[in-house]
Amino acid sequence: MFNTNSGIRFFSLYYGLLGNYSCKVLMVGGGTGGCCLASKLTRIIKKPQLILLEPSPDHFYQGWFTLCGAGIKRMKDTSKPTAEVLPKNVIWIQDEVTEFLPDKNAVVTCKGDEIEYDILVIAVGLKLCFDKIKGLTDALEHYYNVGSIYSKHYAEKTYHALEKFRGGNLIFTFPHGLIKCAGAPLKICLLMEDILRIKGLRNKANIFYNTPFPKIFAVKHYEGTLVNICKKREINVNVLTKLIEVRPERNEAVFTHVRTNAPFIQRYSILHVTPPMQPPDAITTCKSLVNKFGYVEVDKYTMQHVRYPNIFAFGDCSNTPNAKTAAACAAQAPIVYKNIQSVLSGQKCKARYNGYASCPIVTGVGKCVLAEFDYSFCPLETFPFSQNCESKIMYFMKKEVIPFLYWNVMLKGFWNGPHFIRKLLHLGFSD
Ligand code: UQ1
Repeated sequence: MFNTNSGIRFFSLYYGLLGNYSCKVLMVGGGTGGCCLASKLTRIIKKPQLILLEPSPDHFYQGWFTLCGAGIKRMKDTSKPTAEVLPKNVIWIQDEVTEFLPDKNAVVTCKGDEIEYDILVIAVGLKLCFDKIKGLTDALEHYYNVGSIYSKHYAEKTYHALEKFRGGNLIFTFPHGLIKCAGAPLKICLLMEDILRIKGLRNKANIFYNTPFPKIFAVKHYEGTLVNICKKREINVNVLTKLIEVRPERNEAVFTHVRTNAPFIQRYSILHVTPPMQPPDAITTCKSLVNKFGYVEVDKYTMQHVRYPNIFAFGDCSNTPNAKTAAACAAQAPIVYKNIQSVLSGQKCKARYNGYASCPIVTGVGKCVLAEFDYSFCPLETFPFSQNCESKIMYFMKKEVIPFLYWNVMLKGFWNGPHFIRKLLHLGFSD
């Protein structure tokens, strides 16, 4: 099944101007997952057999976007050039896939190259679909008081709107469907509420958190804490409420009730929107790769494709039912790395991912609840005490320690999540 004609591969690679390449492992996506796995793969696969496709000249640490939305960090400090963060021993082609041809073991790129592979790894993340909500793109582009921490273009706008705030409604929305970092919409709400308190403007604001789901957090262990925080701080949580339209010229947001479909309008002084998300079009249009929602269909334990044993996917674009965070990527990357080695040596995939994800839920300036859980949404906590309380130390970790780990350890392929720290702190009594 695999193309093993490496003579031709070398030839075509070095004569790449012909538009055809071929390699042992092709990685599509150089974000968190792609970069971290590429660093690991360079230990066993040498140039030119490892190719990575990534169109973006810059790599962003999205974990800081929430803090940019609250004016605590600056967007310019969240990125580094892709060339600097990718390992030196990978061939980086600055291009993106327009068509996956899994039956031919090949992809076609935007610039028209065709690249053949023995093994393909897909880690392309999710695209932000602002255009799925009527009026939203116009509002984000042209009105100061509508922002979104999910986008590098609109995150800081959220804070600039807060600086101009003198009174009225602040509305925070959550979309229908799967999103990355599902804690972030609540984090920005709690941060902005706290900043208004610090500025002495809290009594001028009505704050609404509108979500289409019946709860504000899926993991019971943390949900109670978060519900109590919202109650104590007088944040109005409207469950089963879905944003369908923004009318920026009138400062109106139109919602529907998820069960009854009844529409209602709320006026806002500031609107923070979390857009719907989906994998990029090249993925969703390749029907043999995806499930019915457009996510790459892999085994949730091995991350191996359910129909193509030489394809793996991980990170936000896969259909695995974990919370989509960088911490999940960190835990998945070593699994994919080991299972690629098994496939290369003709063996079955043995390494299994347990669904670990973590989400540092910033609950205010200097406060954070570090949520960590697995596939069953049971807590899988690093520290030997219950983490469902607000903590200053966890805030410092979120703001400074984890970003340091991200750039200096994780992207270099040496951070597989806090599993070993957990084992150590639990004296070996934890999985
Ligand atoms: C983590 O491992 C990770 O990946 C680098 C994150 O993403 C940026 C996180 O936010 C968190 C919380 C972890 C878990 C790390 C520890 C030390 C508990």
